[in-house]
Amino acid sequence: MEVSSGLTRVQALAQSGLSRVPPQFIQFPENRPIHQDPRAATTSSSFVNSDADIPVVNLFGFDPDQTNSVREAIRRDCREWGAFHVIDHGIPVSLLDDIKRVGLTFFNDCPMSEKLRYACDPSSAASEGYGSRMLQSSDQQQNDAVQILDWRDYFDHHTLPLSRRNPSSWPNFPPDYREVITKYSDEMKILAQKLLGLISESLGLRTSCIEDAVGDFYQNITISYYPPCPQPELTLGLQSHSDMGAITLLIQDDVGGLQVLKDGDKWVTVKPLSNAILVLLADQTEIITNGKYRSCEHRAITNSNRARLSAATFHDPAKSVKISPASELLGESSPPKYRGVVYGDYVSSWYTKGPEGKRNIDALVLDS
Ligand SMILES: O=C(O)CCC(=O)C(=O)O
Repeated sequence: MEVSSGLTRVQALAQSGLSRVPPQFIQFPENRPIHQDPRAATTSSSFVNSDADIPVVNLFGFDPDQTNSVREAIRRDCREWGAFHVIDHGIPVSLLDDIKRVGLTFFNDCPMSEKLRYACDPSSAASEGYGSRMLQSSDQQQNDAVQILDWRDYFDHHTLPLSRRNPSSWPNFPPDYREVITKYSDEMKILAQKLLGLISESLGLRTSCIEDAVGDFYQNITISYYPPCPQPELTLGLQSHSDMGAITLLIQDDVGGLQVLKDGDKWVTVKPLSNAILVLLADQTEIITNGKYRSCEHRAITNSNRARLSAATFHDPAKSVKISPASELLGESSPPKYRGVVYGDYVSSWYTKGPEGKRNIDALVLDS
């Protein structure tokens, strides 16, 4: 197994029956998850766990009679959390079940030799396919000796615009895999458009304001698979980050492990809610709304008993689009808080420096 090259398939490592994780997976103490066990007392983390629950917004199937109260709930949850579950969202439950089923079948039932036929190019950021990514900080990149790996394998699909969508580069096992991803992509796009409309309106903006700023969606669907981990107290499934684009729609199975950072210092576990979809505001929405709504920092923790699966659908601008605070939100008493940025430059910097929480978006904040 190629642990040192960063190409380890975490699932294969977990199945090899090891009782301790290889050193490359051990997080610095301040980044380790806070487990309620005596060793936690020795961590230098300044974070705490919180029992709070992520809010739930009932979209009432987008019934126009409910729009005012839905907008109000969205406004509150965007301000307080940057994340919320939505229910009665109009996506068929069978489709939510299907995407989890096809993802799980690929990870659990495909032989490794078949999975590797879809291996993504590890030297190119965000390339499509089957991967086990390593997210590095710049200090770590300069020092190849220190590389911290995520306890996660994934499959990334490029789904929109249609010119990027090539189902023949996705698995065809189970046989409906490609059809399910295609349907899911189309449905998520519609939901993302409707949500960005409500989010714009919740700030008193035109319905299409955020969508117009983002332009045609570049959409990726990433199915993440987190195998059981023998030392969950030392590892992360996915290190803390906020998403780069505009809006992420995420579903997870019933295992649990996603955490969002509340008020900068409390990790809140997102309890799985059947048939709900989690909305995560991403960095470009923070810029467009001039910081009225902040992107949500999140991470995935691991556990020693059960593998966990999630499907995240990212909606991003094209790389050539310049993102700036919406002019409607600016005035003498509300100057721009962020420097405008060409999205492609933002992505390059994210991949060069690594996420480390929200440091990439924080670098665009203007002095007040
Ligand atoms: O697995 C999860 O719940 C989180 C996934 C995620 O944050 C990502 O893919 O960026």
